[in-house]
Amino acid sequence: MPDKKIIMVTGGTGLVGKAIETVVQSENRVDETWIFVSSKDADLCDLDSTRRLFEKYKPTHVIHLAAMVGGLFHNMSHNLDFLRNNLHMNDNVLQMSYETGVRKVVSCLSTCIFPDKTTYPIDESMIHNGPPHPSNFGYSYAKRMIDVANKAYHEQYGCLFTSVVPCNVFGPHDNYNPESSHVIPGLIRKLFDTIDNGGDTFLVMGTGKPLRQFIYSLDLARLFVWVLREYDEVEPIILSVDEECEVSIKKVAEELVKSFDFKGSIVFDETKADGQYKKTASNKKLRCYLPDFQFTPFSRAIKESVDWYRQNHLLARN
Ligand code: NAP
Ligand code: GFB
Repeated sequence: MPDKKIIMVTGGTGLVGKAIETVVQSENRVDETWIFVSSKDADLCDLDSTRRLFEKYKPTHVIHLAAMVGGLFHNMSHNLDFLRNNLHMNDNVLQMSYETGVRKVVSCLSTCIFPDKTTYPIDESMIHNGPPHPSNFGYSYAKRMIDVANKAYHEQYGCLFTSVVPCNVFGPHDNYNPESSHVIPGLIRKLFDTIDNGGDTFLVMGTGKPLRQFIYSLDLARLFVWVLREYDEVEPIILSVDEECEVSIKKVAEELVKSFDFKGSIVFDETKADGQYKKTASNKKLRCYLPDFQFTPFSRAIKESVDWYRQNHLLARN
């Protein structure tokens, strides 16, 4: 019988946390107890609150998702908050994991933290090769310090602290708040409201030209659970769809129009920022481990996300 694991998921009520909960609920493994925590259980920016959380649940493993997270525009206007809040949370969670003898921690970076001036595709070896895009330098440096800390805890204490690097994520239980959301939930809410108000113009910010790789939250969740159980390198691993699955923001808007069966027109507000033009990441390392992993087709994932919001918009994080 394998050792019993107590797996605590910080940020457990968010987009990625809820997807992991959905995945593990369907497995119901007797050797794993999963605990999903949020800021209501502990403010991870506060060390004493974090210590009390670890003393209460005594996790053997931690998936560390909790973060101040937001889209391009929220990052652009709050770089200091993104820097400080995430530095505090990350330091507190890793230090408490070390002090309480957690066997493995899997933290979460992002493909948006890579150098702005770079060659493509980006891979795991390039994280620290130059400054990030100016729009989200606060978040980026805080996230990069997770990788630095992981290596330091491993070198000094032998800790197995590692991290994953997802591309842009979307799916059910996202954050739909127009000020802080990412593009897909932001546009889902916008198009839903436009239709609800009988409008015939779907306003999309920027030129629509930037390119993104999007991973469906439920696919990312399955990969996260695999990383927790099977991936034992301290080095980060990119969890992204294939490079050829990269789409433009315009394509995203068109897919949403299809899913909502919207008959009006798409208008691009070019006075608004585009952010990074591209951040194409290679998933070659992941493919070496899981050559046959199947990602949900983008249009199906968009449809499921739109349907979830239509059914749950009154409860969704708006
Ligand atoms: P999310 O939906 O915004 O959820 C954030 C989670 O963190 C929530 O459960 C929130 O709890 C918790 N949290 C925030 N501040 C906290 C605090 N001070 N103390 C304790 N908990 C706190 O985020 P997400 O999109 O699921 O992101 C999860 C992880 O994936 C993050 O590390 C993010 O950087 C990374 N990531 C996300 C994307 C993306 O496109 N979404 C892409 C790449 C990487 P409350 O609900 O109680 O506030
Ligand atoms: O998801 P998003 O906000 O963040 O996407 P990034 C921004 C792109 O979508 C820009 C366009 O080209 C925007 O002009 N866009 C169009 C919109 N309409 C909207 C809208 O209604 N809301 C939003 N948010 N964008 C983030 C990083 O970059 O990637 C974060 O800043 C985070 O740190 C995230 O890591 C994953 O992909 O540009």
